[in-house]
Amino acid sequence: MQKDKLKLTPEQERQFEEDGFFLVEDALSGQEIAELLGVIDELNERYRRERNLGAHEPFQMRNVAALHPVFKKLMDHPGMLPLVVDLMGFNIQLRTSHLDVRPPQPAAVAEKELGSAESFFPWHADQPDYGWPLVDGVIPFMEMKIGYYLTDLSQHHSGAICVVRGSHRSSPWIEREGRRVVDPERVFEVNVRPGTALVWRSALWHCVSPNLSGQARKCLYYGYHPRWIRPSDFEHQDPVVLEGCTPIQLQLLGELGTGKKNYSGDDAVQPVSRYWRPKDEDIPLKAWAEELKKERTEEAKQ
Ligand SMILES: O=C(O)CCC(=O)C(=O)O
Repeated sequence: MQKDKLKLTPEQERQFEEDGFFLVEDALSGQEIAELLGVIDELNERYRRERNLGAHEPFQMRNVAALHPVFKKLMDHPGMLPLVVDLMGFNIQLRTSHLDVRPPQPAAVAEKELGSAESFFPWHADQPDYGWPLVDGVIPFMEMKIGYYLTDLSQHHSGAICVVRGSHRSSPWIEREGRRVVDPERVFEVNVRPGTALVWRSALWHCVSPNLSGQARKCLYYGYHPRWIRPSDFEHQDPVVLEGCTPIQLQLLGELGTGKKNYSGDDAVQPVSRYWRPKDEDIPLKAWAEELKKERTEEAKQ
């Protein structure tokens, strides 16, 4: 742990800067995995039936943090939130939270070049329509994601995400003859055991490897960004979702930590967004981080 950090190690910081990602093994316990899989399996079964999804078709849902308490509590997971705050600061909220079930695919999908335009999952970096603003041709640090993997992805071609090491530092797309080109040496297939988390910059180029494993891949992604950017899964969450949330959960769900609705302040003559200029009570993660830092400093002294 570094002196000015809550949890992030120097090696994790280096990897996040240089490679754009690092792995946290055993981020989730067996019990957490079982609980999450129970809910995901139920949703997957229900929506597959309702939407008539084919056996090989993936099933995805967005804004899952608002959908069920097991997904809500993952957004401020005590083991992972300190890393998010170390990397992005405390003035943050969720941009998106999504689940993904990817059934086994026919072997023929592996015949296409990984991530090519013809493949089932082309290389991309996450960004809004019309793109992020660029600085010297590079996407600035606007967002990070945590991927939680709930099934075994330790084998090649088990449907794991693939990332291009360091691609967040190059231009958004290198194109040659109309094709997106990646250096195969820099491709990292995230072959991990259940319970592993991938902490990554979503500006990294990424795609998904074919799933020839015989079992469905199940995972969750939580994207965090500064509060002054608009989220993609919601404008404001449904009041029912906000009931019983802690102030920190309110903040992460895009609300003010107080639970009040004075988003533009209290002065009608000089309105000012509390996303632009928050008061401390709007962003309880600030006090939380200060408290945690104090505790860690005390622990280090002993
Ligand atoms: O399904 C995956 O592993 C990749 C997800 C993805 O493309 C994303 O989170 O932007």
